[in-house]
Amino acid sequence: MICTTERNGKKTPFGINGPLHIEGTSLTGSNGKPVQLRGLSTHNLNNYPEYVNIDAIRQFADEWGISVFRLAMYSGAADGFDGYADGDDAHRTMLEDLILKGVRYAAELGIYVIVDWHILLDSDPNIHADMAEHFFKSICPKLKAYDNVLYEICNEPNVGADWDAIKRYSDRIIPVIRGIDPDKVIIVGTPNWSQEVDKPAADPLPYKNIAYTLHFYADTHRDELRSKMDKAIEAGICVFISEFGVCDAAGSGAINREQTDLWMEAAKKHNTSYVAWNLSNKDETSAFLKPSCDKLSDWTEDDYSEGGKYVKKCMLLP
Ligand code: IDC
Repeated sequence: MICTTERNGKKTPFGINGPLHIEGTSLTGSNGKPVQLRGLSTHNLNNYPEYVNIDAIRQFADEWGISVFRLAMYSGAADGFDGYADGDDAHRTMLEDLILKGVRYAAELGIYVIVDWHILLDSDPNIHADMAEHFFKSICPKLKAYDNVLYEICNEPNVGADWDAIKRYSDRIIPVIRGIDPDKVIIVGTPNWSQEVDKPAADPLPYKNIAYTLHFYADTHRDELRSKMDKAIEAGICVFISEFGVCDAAGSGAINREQTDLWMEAAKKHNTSYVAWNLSNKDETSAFLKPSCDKLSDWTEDDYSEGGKYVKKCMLLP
């Protein structure tokens, strides 16, 4: 067994749930029970690779109770760093090695891990579809034996990418993944920065084990988006919050505790999984660490930003 099932005298999240699949609207364990994953996302692996270390992930598993860790690999350039698609082969190899490391660490800790093809400024997933295909053809054989992996194939389609465009991309990439690794859960982004879960609810993809992405930033997205989530789930799809922030959609500004709490209630009601943005010390509200903290693990309470502390609370909710 590559994934640890018991640690510190307790069953790990993987030990409890085993390999995951989707049943109706629920992420489901091998015992047939619904599963809610909670966890943290890295910032862009192109500029913050150093946080993918086992001591960091172990601390979040042990002290924040996380059951999933998301490896956010930007496909395109951002913030002055090349993405997977526009860097060179050596850069791509570095990123794939990093992903493999992150997956191994998660497996060793008995938690799940999301491999995220993080489109953002490359707004339509079809822009880098050739490279996405290259990436999944290369990474899937290496990850096939790791039953703790979930694939996220397009973080946030936005300008110019409607549901038809996302379907076209999905119809190209999902068969590539399935051809190598037939069963793993695949999370598919939705239009308008992964907010339009109503689109797949009305017109779902014809594959099994698919979840659809909804992202919220609590100081920007409120009742209207929550009611979209309710309706999409009522219509029968599985929604996965693979990214949220306690602040505004730019990843900064004020912390909105009240709206975050309402989102947490909504997630609890539907048993929806959620993953918080972001593990870095960048000077922005969504970063879990204070800008003055340059440690890569062994953090104390004082090293966490105010946003980080609120995310910790969300992770540890009953
Ligand atoms: C933000 C980062 C910020 C970076 C920017 C562009 O927090 O440091 O400069 O991306 O790379 C998303 C995206 C996520 C964004 C985040 C906050 O998935 O990549 O990160 N956000 O803007 N969707 C909604 C918000």
